[in-house]
Amino acid sequence: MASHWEDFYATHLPPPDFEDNRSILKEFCERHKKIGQRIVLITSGGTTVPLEHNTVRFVDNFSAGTRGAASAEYFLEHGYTVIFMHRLKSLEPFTRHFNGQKLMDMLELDERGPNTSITVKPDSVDVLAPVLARYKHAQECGRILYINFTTISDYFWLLRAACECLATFESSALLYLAAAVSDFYVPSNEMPTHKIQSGSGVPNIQLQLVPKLLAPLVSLWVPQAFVVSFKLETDEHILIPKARSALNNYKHKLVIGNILQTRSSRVVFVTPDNNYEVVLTREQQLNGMEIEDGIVSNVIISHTEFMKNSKY
Ligand code: 9Z3
Repeated sequence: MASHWEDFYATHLPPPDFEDNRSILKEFCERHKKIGQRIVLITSGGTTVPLEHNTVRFVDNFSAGTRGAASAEYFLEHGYTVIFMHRLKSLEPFTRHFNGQKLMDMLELDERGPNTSITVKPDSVDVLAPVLARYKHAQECGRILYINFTTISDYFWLLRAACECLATFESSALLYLAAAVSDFYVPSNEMPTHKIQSGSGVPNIQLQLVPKLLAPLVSLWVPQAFVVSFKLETDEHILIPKARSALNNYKHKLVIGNILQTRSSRVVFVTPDNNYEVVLTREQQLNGMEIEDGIVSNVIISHTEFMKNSKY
């Protein structure tokens, strides 16, 4: 049985920097509320499930945070204010383009003469400049807030705090829940304090079901917002039925389904009325296009329609 979401909060302490993050979220939302822009909360990346309080080991998942980080850039382009709530060390908007050694390979170092200089290689300027321009613009307008989490418990606390701040935006708020949140965890009161010892034999670790936060989120925390959840599967046959059952259970407006191996080229939108696919062809991929461009454009069309209907 999944524990109830309220029990989870009652038995798991907030992360140490929680109050700071809550104030930052509140201040950011109040400032943007005055400007009257649309706002999106994007969750991105995986969550860890610690096996010990003094955590040496944890259960993790595959998510790199590409979906969330890329989508954040497209939402900014469409004029949305963005709260980017992501797993620490997962991909972030803008810097994701220069991950690993890419940035180093774009630079030239000159140590001759009295002053050391670093320049961008001529053939890299066209690659770096547009991303840098978009990054600077977003920073100068203060239109993106970065908040990070690591564990499932951090995620729970921050998601609820963000929702409390977003509720006042009513239908202008969009929740885009792309993080790969663990379905299983070890409750705090069942976790050993110290590192599990191999000398004690094979560990018997009992995982419990994580309560589904979509239920209180949709019905209690942000009842007027446009909520988009993602559904990940590895078996094509169950993707649409599972996505539709999530929509029926939680009564939000849109579930975006994807299959692990094809997630960067195909997704299916499951709405109360129909299903439709957003696909990126091989040719489009080779031309540097990203599926998040199409996903975000379609989500915004639905959000706009939702806002119009909410006025009456
Ligand atoms: C997704 O399905 C995302 O699209 C991915 C993106 C995590 C697949 P990457 O970060 O991958 O770009 O590498 N997110 C939601 C996955 C999820 O756990 N959904 C829950 C479920 O399927 C419901 S909220 O049960």
